[in-house]
Amino acid sequence: MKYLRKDDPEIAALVDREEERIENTLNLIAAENYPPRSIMEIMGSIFNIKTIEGYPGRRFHAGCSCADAVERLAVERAKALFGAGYVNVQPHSGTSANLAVYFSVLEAGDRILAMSLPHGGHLSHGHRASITSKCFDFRHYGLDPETEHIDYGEVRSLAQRFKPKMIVVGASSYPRLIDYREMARIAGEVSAYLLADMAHIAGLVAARVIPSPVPHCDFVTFTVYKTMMGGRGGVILSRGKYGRRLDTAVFPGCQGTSAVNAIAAKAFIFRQAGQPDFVNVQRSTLENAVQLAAAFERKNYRIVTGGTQTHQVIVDLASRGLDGNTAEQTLESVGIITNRNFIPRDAAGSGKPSGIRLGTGALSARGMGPSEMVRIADLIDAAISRADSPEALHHVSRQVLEICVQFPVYRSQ
Ligand code: DSN
Repeated sequence: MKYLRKDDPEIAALVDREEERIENTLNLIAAENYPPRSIMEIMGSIFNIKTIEGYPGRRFHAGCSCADAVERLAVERAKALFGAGYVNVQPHSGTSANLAVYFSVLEAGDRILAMSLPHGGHLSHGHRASITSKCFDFRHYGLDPETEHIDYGEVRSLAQRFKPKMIVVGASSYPRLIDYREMARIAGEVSAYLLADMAHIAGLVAARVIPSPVPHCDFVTFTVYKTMMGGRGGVILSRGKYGRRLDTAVFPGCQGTSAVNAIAAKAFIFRQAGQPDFVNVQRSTLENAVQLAAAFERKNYRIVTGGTQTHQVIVDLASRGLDGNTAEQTLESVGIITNRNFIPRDAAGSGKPSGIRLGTGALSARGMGPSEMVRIADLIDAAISRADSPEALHHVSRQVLEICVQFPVYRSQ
């Protein structure tokens, strides 16, 4: 950062502090990961400069030969990795990708059936605070109240009554595998398009350690910075027949110029995802999540859905007389980074999240394994159950630092 240190020492100091924070805290944010250093080099590369509109070979500005090559590479690599007929790598985010899919084949006001937010769905699946709910008529399905798994019978009966033009499956906080084949059957019965939002699980799918929605869905969207371990931004996969409509829906429909540096980073991670190192991290991410959930269960915490089959563990704190906000703050004070999360019991309208969502992607990228998961569960439990004891919290933060030093993120590279 030799230029930044000279030109804006204040920002440079914040970059340094953020690097310290990353190294010295345990990151259990399910929506984050540690991308390879090359991703940072690409994101900060000369590709920041180029303005592009349109698609390779049909741009609205001159000078796009390298940008065209980068975008073609990203598309070809994603097609090969996910077995998709069509790929769009331009969306700035998962929400942009979802919005473009909605507008590609639907008219404003059309009906969409999606999972509700407290049950695991995402804001862009028609939450009232999202513009998606103002553009389309959403209804929401939830989880079975007993098992907290998707109730496909309920989805079918809602679909038959509501007659949506699109069904959305996939979630921000649902740790179970989804039966895409059954969802496709339901969508087929009511002649609805099927969109899978695999933002959280894309890396696991790319590594083939969990099933892929691609063969069963008309559209699949995802972001590259969660389990996918890339830079920022979203991606759309689809069947070739929707390509023209999707192209137009992304640009000029929902976005103007797209970010060539982010597209180059997508191309990079799609290649990395075929390598053994990437697959090993994804395997370890899954195994670590199972171990983390089991460690909490042994301590009598209730795990939402009764366990996990992905990178997420969602812990119900209400059963221990705690709430998500307080736990998140207490944990941050000792260097454990998590996020409070609504869980199905909050659907009744308590207004406050009574869970925390934990993800094992970043810890696994650091090389941690099952024994660290058990230790981290102990530390989380010690912090939130003894939040009123400065000595107990101090003891936890010292151990957090110890683990962090043992498993550097970038420091040793
Ligand atoms: N969708 C948000 C989350 O799951 O935390 C951000 O990626």
